[in-house]
Formats: sequence, structure tokens, C-alpha cells
Amino acid sequence: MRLDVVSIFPDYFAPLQLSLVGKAIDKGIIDVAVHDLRDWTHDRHNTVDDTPYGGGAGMVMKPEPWGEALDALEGAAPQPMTIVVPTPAGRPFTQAMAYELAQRERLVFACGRYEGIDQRVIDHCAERYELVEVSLGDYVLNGGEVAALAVIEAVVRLLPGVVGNPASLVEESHSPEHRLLEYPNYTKPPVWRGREVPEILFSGHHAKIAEWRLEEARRRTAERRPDLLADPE
Ligand code: 6GU
Repeated sequence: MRLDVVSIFPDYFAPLQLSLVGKAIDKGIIDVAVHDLRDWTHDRHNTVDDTPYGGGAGMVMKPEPWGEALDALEGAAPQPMTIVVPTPAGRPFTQAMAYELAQRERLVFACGRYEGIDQRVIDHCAERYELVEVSLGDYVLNGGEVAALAVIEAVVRLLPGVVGNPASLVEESHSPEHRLLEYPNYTKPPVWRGREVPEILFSGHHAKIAEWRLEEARRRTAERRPDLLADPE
């Protein structure tokens, strides 16, 4: 999979070299290029934003640098582009979306400031490419960078060869097979600061352990995310 990121803060993406995503780069599973939007400006101050038509607080990202950036990226590689625009006004990003995006050949992350990118860029791209606006949740970040990192990590770990044991993808919270929060986990020592590991986990009775874990997962989900139990989606 090829990943391109366009941002006015390319340094935000240094952590992509770390951990599982960094290993996926080393293994050649993904190819990542981070671009500075200001490379597609032509004025002395490398201007990327301007005041909003209609008035109001904040600044809006100008369409011209985005148009040039996306044209250049389109020409730089042959794969069809799926544009991902992180914005608090987007559709809620879910594990199902992560699985969907993991099937694409090329993702291009367009990171804007939270007041957003001129809508004509979005409309132009939606006509030319597959485009999805995603939100991480009901809170506001300063820009799309941190959200793009989260989406990249969620997608890349689903690619074959990235996560060592693919079975761990099946049991985890929000996997499509198992729409419950994960059960609690324990490791050695058997007693830590007076706290014991639940007895059932030493029993060696795999069916009973599975039943206990499912019950714990349901209990947690009912307490923290009752919406997941109610919602058939
Ligand atoms: Cl995707 N972007 C921004 N700027 N803020 C957010 C977000 C995204 N998701 C939640 N808050």
C-alpha cells in the first residue's frame, strides 16, 4: 500500500518510523511519503490560508495549494487514490472503515486545520477520486495530523504481515466478528500487591475460560458502551 500525507506540519509524522508502522515500512508492506503543503505555494510567505467568505472566526485553507498538491500526487504514482480528510465534521471513523481502507492501493491523507479546507477542494476531489471525511470522535483537535496518525495506525496494522499473530485481530475490541469491548487480561505474577488473578484462568478449562471472558466483555460493554449492545450495526 502506498500512503501519502499532505500537511503544513510534516514533522508530526516522524513517529511513523516507529513501532509496527515503521516495521511495515522496513518490510516494504507500505511505502510512505509525507509532503509539505507549502511546497505548492508561490508567494513569498507561502500562504496556505485566508479569511472565510461570509465572515466568522478562524481561517480557511486556500484551494490553490491543495489543487496543485493533489494533481502532483496523482501524477507521482499510478494507483487510484482514496483521499482521507480528517475533520471533526466527518463520519465517525470505525474499525469497519479501517478494514475498508485497508483494501485500497493508495491512501492520501489531506490534513487541514480544523476550520477546514475550502469546500471546493473537497467537492473537486470527490468527483475525481474516492474521498472520505472522517472524525475520530466528538471533540476538537487543532488539525488533522494527529487524527491521520491514528487512522494510519488502525489501517496499517490490518495489512497482511504487519501484526505477528493475525488471531489477535479477531478477538480484539471492535473487530467485526466480536462487537464487544475486550475482556480484562492478566499475566505473571499470580499475586501482585495483594491482588490475585481470577481463579478460572488457572483452570486449564478452555471452554469455561472462554465463557468467563465473554461474560466479562459483555459486562464491560454494558457499563461503558451500552450503545454497542443496542445498535445492530
Ligand atoms: Cl479527524 N480532526 C480534527 N481536527 N479534530 C478532530 C477530529 C479530526 N476527530 C475528532 N476531532
